[in-house]
Amino acid sequence: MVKNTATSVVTIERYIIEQERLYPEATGELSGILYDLALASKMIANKVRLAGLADILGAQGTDNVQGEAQQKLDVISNDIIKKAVDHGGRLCAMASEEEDDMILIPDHFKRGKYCLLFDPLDGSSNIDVNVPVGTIFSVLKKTSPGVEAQLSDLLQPGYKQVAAGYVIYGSSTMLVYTTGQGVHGFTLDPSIGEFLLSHPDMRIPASGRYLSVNEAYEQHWTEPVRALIRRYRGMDGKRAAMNGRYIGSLVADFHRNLLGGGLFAYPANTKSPKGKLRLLYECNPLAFICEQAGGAAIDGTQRILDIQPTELHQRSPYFIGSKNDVDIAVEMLRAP
Ligand code: P6P
Repeated sequence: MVKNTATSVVTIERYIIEQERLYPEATGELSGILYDLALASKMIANKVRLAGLADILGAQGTDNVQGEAQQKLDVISNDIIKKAVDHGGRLCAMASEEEDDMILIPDHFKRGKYCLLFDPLDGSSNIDVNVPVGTIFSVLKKTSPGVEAQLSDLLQPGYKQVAAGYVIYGSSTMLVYTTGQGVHGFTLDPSIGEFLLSHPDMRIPASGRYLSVNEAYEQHWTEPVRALIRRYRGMDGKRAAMNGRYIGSLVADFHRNLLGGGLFAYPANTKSPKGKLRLLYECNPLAFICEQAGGAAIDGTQRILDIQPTELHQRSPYFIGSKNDVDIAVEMLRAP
């Protein structure tokens, strides 16, 4: 008998379509958005991999060796994502960390029923020193009447998300996403240019190994936050000490904690009284993923996904990761 030598590789395209088939009412629009984002991720990965050679490192406003106006990689990534998704007829609006206002779909393209919010290249300052960076995205369904999108379509609480994901451009390029049916990770095989299913049904351990926080801000935290971080460090004897791991790149810190268990914290501080991270396209998508993997995410007083946004680029304090460790934060940060 001839042995079947074909590998049972599952590409992201195959996985998305198989997931879609579980829902007879699905129109395929959301699948299309995910395909387009997977394509954009491959294009960004190429740019990130060659940034040092292509002389597109550094800050905007300087000229490269050819004397051309240099663009920051995150601006380039922003354009790649917009061009990958704006013509598919699935979106009615977008929002990007790189652009102040809501981004409407060009008039000559058909509009759809979804909104896409994204940080095209989070942590891009790390690129110059070869530290992993990431793309983060969130998908909402339009709620306002009529074809034209309204700002209210973007300012929805995180529990309304229909999909969320991130791409980490690290030692390998991985795309991790959820549509509310668990969390699934795909690793890019550059030899064939395909994202292959490598981490089906990802689950975050209930208690974490890693504590990810920038301790340089300790003097700027409130006393309850300082006590909480001491608890995670094992200093009050009520919890075993966690290992400190802080890369300073949100997607990389989150991804490691998702796999190994951990707690990432970016508390409010006197320098950033609302916290640093953006609610709509950083905190919400990772919180959706984390909850789908069995974890949790709060702002210190409430569930991240319950926050009603009021501004496109609003920031939030952030505590996200293993459920038991977020529960400690809930207990210790609860108003007296
Ligand atoms: P800090 C990167 O600039 C970023 O937005 C996130 O990726 C990261 O988690 C955070 O800022 C790091 O901030 O203040 O610790 O350097």
